[in-house]
Amino acid sequence: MEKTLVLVKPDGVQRCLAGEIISRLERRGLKIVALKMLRMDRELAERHYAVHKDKPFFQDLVSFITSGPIIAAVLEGEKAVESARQTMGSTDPKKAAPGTIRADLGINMEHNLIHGSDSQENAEKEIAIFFRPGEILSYNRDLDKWLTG
Ligand code: IDP
Ligand code: MG
Repeated sequence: MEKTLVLVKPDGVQRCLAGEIISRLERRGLKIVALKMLRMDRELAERHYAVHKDKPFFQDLVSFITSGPIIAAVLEGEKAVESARQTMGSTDPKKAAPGTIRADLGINMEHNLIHGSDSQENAEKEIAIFFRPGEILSYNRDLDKWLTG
């Protein structure tokens, strides 16, 4: 089954929105298969955001993501990458569709509460940055039959 990496960024933790954010993804049908709280250091942040290393906002992004604790989760489900991205909303909260996490709760591009992998390939790479294989659980939920179509 497809997996994706989600991070509740430092603003989500500071604003006490971690539960709300994870809850919205869970209600969407995604299954939590790994979860941890951590504070990213610069090396981890630079690795995670390596694709953005030449962007003008890279240093601010690294400073922000390392500024406080975050919550990292691996979520599993059919089209998990796309489902999580859809539930998150687009990068700029002001342009995100109403009903998405970023539109409803986000402030601006820098403070947009959540990271979600953008492809299956990147999800695999990002999951490996945050979790060892043994930390990712495989289990069935009784309601799984209601969540597959
Ligand atoms: P995504 O988080 O929606 O996948 P990306 O383009 O991968 O968006 O960018 C990673 C993060 O970098 C965004 O979530 C946002 O916080 C920040 N970011 C992206 N573009 C800009 C920008 O133009 N100015 C400031 N920050 C940006
Ligand atoms: Mg991205």
